[in-house]
Amino acid sequence: MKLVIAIIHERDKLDICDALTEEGYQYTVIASTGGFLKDGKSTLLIGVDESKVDDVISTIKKTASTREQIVTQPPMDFMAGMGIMSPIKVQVGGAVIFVVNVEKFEHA
Ligand code: 2BA
Repeated sequence: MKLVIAIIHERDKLDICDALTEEGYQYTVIASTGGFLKDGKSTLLIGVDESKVDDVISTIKKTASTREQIVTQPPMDFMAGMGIMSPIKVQVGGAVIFVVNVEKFEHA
């Protein structure tokens, strides 16, 4: 068994969750915050058989849209020491996905 950990943008949550539910996957949603932009993210924990991992990833990719965002007030810790406050362009949306081995799974 594998655990797919997907970090997605809050705005994509409903669409991705609907798509996963339609495909019959079980998952848990954890409210999260991006470390850089400090905006709303959701972290999905999806436990699946190894043979389903690629399908889960393609379901997420189909639904998670990527877009660019101008950050006019970058987080202070990022800008510390740089002496400038110019807007920067970052890519948001899409999904950051980790796949890890599950040593043991029990549904007690
Ligand atoms: P954030 O940390 O809020 O980052 C949002 C987006 O800002 C990133 O998108 C990236 O395009 C940009 N960004 C992040 N750090 C940057 C920096 N130091 N300089 C310039 N631009 C920067 P993604 O790479 O798609 O990441 C989306 C979210 O996924 C991240 O939100 C974070 O919550 C998570 N994430 C990404 N890589 C991760 C990792 N290696 N481990 C854990 N979480 C990760």
